[in-house]
Amino acid sequence: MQSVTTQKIGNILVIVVNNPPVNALSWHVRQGLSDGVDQGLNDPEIEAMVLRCDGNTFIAGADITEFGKPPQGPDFNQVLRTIESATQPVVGAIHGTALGGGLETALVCHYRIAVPSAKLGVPEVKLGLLPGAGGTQRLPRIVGVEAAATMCSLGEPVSASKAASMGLVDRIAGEGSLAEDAIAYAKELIAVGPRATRDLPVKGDTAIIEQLKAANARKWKGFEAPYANLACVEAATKLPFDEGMAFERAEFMKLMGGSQSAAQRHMFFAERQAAKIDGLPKDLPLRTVNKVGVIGAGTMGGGISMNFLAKGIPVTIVEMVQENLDRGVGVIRKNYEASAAKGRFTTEQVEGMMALLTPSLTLESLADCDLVIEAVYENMDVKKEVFGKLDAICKPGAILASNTSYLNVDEIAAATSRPQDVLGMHFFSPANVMKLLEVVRGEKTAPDVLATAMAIGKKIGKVAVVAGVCHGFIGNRMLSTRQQPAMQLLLEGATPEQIDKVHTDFGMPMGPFQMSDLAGLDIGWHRDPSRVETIRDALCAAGRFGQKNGKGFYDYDAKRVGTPSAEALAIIEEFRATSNLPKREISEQEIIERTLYPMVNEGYKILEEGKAQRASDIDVVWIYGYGWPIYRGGPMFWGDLEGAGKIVEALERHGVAVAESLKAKA
Ligand code: 3H9
Repeated sequence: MQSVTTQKIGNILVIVVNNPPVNALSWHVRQGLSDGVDQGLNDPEIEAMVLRCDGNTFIAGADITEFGKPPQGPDFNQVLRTIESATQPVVGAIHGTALGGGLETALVCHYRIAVPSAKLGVPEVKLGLLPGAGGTQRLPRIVGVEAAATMCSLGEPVSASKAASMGLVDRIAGEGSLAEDAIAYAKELIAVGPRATRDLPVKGDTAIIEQLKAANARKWKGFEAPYANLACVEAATKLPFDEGMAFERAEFMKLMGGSQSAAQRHMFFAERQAAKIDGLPKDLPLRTVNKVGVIGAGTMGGGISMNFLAKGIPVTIVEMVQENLDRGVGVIRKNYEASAAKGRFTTEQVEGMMALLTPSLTLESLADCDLVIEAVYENMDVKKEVFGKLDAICKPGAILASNTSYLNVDEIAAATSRPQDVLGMHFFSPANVMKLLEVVRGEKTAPDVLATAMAIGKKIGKVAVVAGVCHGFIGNRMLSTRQQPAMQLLLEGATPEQIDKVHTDFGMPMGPFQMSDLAGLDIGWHRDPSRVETIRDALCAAGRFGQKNGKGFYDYDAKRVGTPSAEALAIIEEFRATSNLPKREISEQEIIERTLYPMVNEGYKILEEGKAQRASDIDVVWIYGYGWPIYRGGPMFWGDLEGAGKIVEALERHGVAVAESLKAKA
């Protein structure tokens, strides 16, 4: 099948792209576009051209799978120049998404018509790139500097109606009649003639550029691409078109050759790959989930419920005590109302979601639920008791999930007579916000139960990853290999602040000690102040429990902003003195080697044991569950960049048992 075909309808040449799934600009599409336009240019009967796409969408961008490979087929910019300089008017007819190189193609069409449901944007920044085929130079000539700078640096698409109000779309077509409407429009335009975007003046004020930088300073910390996008838009205001294009090209090549874009492109595919379950057919029939039960109305249970309510799925939430139930339901309402105050929901939507919530004090009310998620206290005996009861209460075929973050899902499943229906669904706090969902596949979990949990994860907006049963699954298992040496480094003379700074400079939202303070230092503490065996014991014995009581490794103010604590440092020093370890200077490199390299090592062990399906799934876990900077591509991708040899050498030097598969790679 040809990916680009042409059709002569009277004096109009219609060029149709058909390159499933998203009509990406693969080399053969560029070739086909070039040939199609040449056909129109060379046919004296043709007075206008229409460019449209078959399938679900207009061109959704360059073919990302071609990046980094030797170039093939015609140069994209050359193809675009040919379209733009056509002597007959060319109309871009847009449905679905016109993204990246797709929008750049639409921008060289002389006029654009779109269906109301279409979306237009330049999301390259999300791949660590910029629109490198004239997007940064042509957009300011059509929508002005303000809108162009915003679209390029944030990468969010705009709706067809917004695009029309900005001048990006010239006409709105009927939802089902784009092909005919585009031809009719092209006929009208014969009398008007072509309009090359490159010849239009740049409109607007560059003040927006500094405003965007200031407003997004935190979000963009460490990222190169947003700034490169803005530099290119600014160049459009200062340089003639061809020089602006050369500037854009140079900036694009810099980003394309750098590690940030490689990492972000890796994550684009990693995220999509994570949804695939090895060994299961894609079309495996799923179980129906129309009603969900959540056990526990605490922070986790409430957050989990909110995901389903927001998608219109009714939830029955169960607590043991009325007061706790009321508090939990109250928190859900308060969270939704806070979002409504920020304009994310209307009051009617809040009431609609709350109406889908049924609070209950009995597990029996879960009898008709299709999926029950248990989010009670993290204790095996308690969980087993709950699952034993669910086994007696729930209807046959209901999926029984535990939100445990560490415990053995097989043991929990064994408390029921239907282990095939049991799995883990591990949400991350705050569960209504964090995108990661670890779906823990038990030894006996049925394939359709696993596939349904993955699909429901996608439905509620999560990135779901399959994990195997092991202590802490993928994420928390790797986390503990970071926390333990971080504590050891304190004994050798490092400070919490020094170690945390290495992690935040690396791009993590917080370091190991800031995270401990957030979680609470007294979690799992034996509660005997006279028994001081670790630094944590010493801090707890002194009443330093973390953010919750304003003091932990750091001191916190009323807004929970932490500052280094003289008292905590003295407690650490006092405990350290008992360890007989000489105090020494610890370098940044050593902190990386001892706290980050072990995570990579653990990732390899997880893969060796088959507890993750693929290395990129581990990267997805860390990026969406723990805020690993996406421009570093996750621990496994980053480990490859660092080099297995370097990591193995350092781990062995520090006495860490190295995974065989990592050694083999070195
Ligand atoms: C660019 O254009 C640079 C230019 O400036 C040129 C400079 C010189 N290429 O997301 P889905 C695959 S950069 C190759 O699940 P949806 C995807 O991997 C590009 N493959 O569907 C998946 O494959 P599989 C700028 C691509 O309906 C399948 O298509 N453009 C591409 O949920 C379905 O994808 C972008 O960044 C691609 N460009 O969402 C847009 N796009 O089935 C990126 C998708 O094997 N794409 N695939 O897993 C998207 O945002 C979404 O895919 C889209 C559809 C919204 C289009």
